[in-house]
Amino acid sequence: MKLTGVELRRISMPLVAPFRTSFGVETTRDILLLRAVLDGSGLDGSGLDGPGLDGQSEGWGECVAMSDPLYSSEYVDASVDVLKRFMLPKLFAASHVDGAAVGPLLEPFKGHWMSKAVIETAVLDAELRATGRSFARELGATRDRVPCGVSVGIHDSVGALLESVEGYVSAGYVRIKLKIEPGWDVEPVRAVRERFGDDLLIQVDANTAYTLQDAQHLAKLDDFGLLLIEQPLPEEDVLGHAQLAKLIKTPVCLDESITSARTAAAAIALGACSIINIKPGRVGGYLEARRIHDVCQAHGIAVWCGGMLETGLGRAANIALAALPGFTLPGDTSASDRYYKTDITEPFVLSPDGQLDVPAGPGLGVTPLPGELAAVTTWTEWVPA
Ligand code: NPQ
Ligand code: MG
Repeated sequence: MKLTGVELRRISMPLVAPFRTSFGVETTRDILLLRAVLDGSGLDGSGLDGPGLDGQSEGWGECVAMSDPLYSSEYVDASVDVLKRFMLPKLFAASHVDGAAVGPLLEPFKGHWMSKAVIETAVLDAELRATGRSFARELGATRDRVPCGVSVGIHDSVGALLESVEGYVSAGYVRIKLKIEPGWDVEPVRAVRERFGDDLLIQVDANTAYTLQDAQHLAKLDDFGLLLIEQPLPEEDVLGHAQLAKLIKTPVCLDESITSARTAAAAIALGACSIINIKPGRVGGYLEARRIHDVCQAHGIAVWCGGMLETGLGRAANIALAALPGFTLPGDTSASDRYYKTDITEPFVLSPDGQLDVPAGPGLGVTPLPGELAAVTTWTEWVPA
């Protein structure tokens, strides 16, 4: 099986409301999609053609990079460049490419996890579609629906925040994540806890906005029975998280700091986190995401699936991952309408009890709707082998 060409496509998706975090405000999501075309002879890798394994197969991936390098060092223009200049030529030159081969082939290139993830996902989707297997089955999912949480941005006032949270709780979300930053932390958390009571699952995410000097301040969150505090300190400050974990009662969860199963194992050994947010894009793809799940399970570390404001394409794969047995906390795997009025796939709709169905069809189980896709496309380029 060979990679015979790739379509790169940029889309512009307006958000239903501005989403503010400690690193900035987003009103429109600028997203890179990738469609991989494979020559399907011998798609099972055995060299023997089986039924339905001939001909071309295509698969989709969604890159989670933002336009600007504010969440991590990655950004969309860099992803287009590294894919075209280095990654795609390497894969085009390989005599055999399938989902499992992409990671090892791209291993010489440092970093660029989001770019590695998008091409691996598209190749895996093509392979699984051709052989009738779903992402959920391939990854080892053990559930057919998953409970969902929602990430709530920084608001202009506590009143406006309470109104937003009320809407999400009524929609059925089983867990609320509040984005925090210095000046927007203890008071909004107190207000949400007081208004919705002790039974609501609440966690917070700082996206690296604090330093270890803020430990005594962050300890004020101890009173509110939070599930966790996510990435309070800079990406590189794993040791700082280990020190902070000793100074506060709220469990520390890492997001930005975890870029591989190896960094996850090191953070766990150091005592830097008792929970990990797994985002496939941040760690180079779904296969590495599963390895992190396995490392965490072996160490008794709870994991949950993060989100990067994905369209239905990325959302489908995230929901499949979130159905693995070690994902014991609700993820940021919200419904399509949390972010978008119109999705580019059939929308993911939350059940009244806050669950989403795990896609069961071949590959991702969803494909872009041609009309919706065309309506949001701002640029395309065909890259031939
Ligand atoms: C997080 N996501 O867990 C991220 C951060 C994040 C759902 O909170 C555009 C693209 C805007 C990606 C804002 C959630 C974003 C983004 C926040 C990712 O840290
Ligand atoms: Mg986060």
